[in-house]
This record gives sequence, structure tokens and C-alpha cells, in this order.
Amino acid sequence: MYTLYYIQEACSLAVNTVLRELEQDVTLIRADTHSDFSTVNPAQQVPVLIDGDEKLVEGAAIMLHLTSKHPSHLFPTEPGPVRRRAIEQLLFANATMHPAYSRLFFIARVMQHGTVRQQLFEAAAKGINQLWQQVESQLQSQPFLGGQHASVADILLAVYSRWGAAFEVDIVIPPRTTQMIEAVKHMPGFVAALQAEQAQGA
Ligand SMILES: N[C@@H](CCC(=O)N[C@@H](CS)C(=O)NCC(=O)O)C(=O)O
Repeated sequence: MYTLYYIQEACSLAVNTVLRELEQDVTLIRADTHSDFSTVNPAQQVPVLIDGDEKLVEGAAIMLHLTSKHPSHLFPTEPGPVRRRAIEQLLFANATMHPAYSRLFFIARVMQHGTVRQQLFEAAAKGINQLWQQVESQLQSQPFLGGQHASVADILLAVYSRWGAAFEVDIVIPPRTTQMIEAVKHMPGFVAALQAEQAQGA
């Protein structure tokens, strides 16, 4: 049994999805209504995973931990080029695409409405669109970054793709990437994770 600290529809939704795809029981705890979440994670960020006596932070580290412990099609466990590529894709999602989207939230938080704010939003969106083109180029001969099955990187990207709608920017997700995202959104683990988060309220 795992415990996951989450914020609804945040990047923790990807860990929530992976846990359910791996058929693991999970207790969800909302981080945004916690009386002092800094005692759980001084960085005050989700996801935080409790596994027995161990507390894990950083989404990519959590993904690697879970997929090593519970082998599945979500991530190759055998050392070699296929796993190295999967690690690269996981970090592309977590350390490149996620921060690109985080810029939108940062601009919204610190900038007053006006021309400069809109210019910054558009610059951030341009960067995001370039990254989606990179994803698209990898999906020309396979439905998922993980090949024939969704990988943790596909799941992370599908979660981030939902964030753009909150901003007045044109985020263009190309067709094969859109298909990948739609397929992830129909995975039983994704549907169950989203429902569980919604059931606990925002
Ligand atoms: N590098 C961290 C980044 C995590 C992160 O940015 N989490 C966001 C949600 S997606 C967060 O907790 N933000 C705090 C907040 O929204 O109050 C990771 O990958 O786990």
C-alpha cells in the first residue's frame, strides 16, 4: 500500500495513474489543504510518495522506483539501449516539458495583466510547441514513445497536455501526439486516477 500526496490534475496525476496501471493500492492525501505541507516536502511540491518507511520526492525518481519494483510494459527494466532511451524520454518529459509548462503558471502568478504578460505567455507557448514537435517526430513510426505500449513518459506528457487550456495561448499539439494523448486518457489507470482525485475534491 502506497500513500501519494497530490494536487488535483497536477503532475502527481501521472504517478497516481502509474500506481493504478501497476495495480497497486494507494491512499491519496491532498497537499494543497495540508496544514503544513513543508513538513512533508520542504520544496512544497507534489508528488510525494510514501512507501513503507521511505519517503520519495521528484516525479522521475518515483517513476523509476515504482517501475523497478513492479516490472511492467510501462518501463523497460533490462539494462541496455532500450532502457537508456526510456530514461531519456522520462527526463525529457519531467525535466524539459514540465518546466516549459511551469513557465505559464509562473507568468500567471507574478505578472499583472497587460501586453508584456501576453508576450511572455506567447514566448512560453512557442517553446512548448517546439517541444511537442519533437514528440511528434518520435511518433512517426510508433503510437507511443514507449513503442506499442504507453510508457511513463507518455503518461506524463498526457497529464501536462491538459494544462494549456487554462491559459490564453495557442498550444498546438500535432496529430500523432494527440492520438497518443487520447489513448493515454482512456487507459484504465488514468481514468481511475482522475476519478479518485475528483472524488476527493479540488
Ligand atoms: N521537479 C519536481 C517538480 C514538481 C512540481 O513542479 N510540482 C508542482 C505541481 S505539477 C507543485 O507541486 N507545485 C506546487 C503548487 O502548485 O502549489 C518533480 O518532478 O517532482
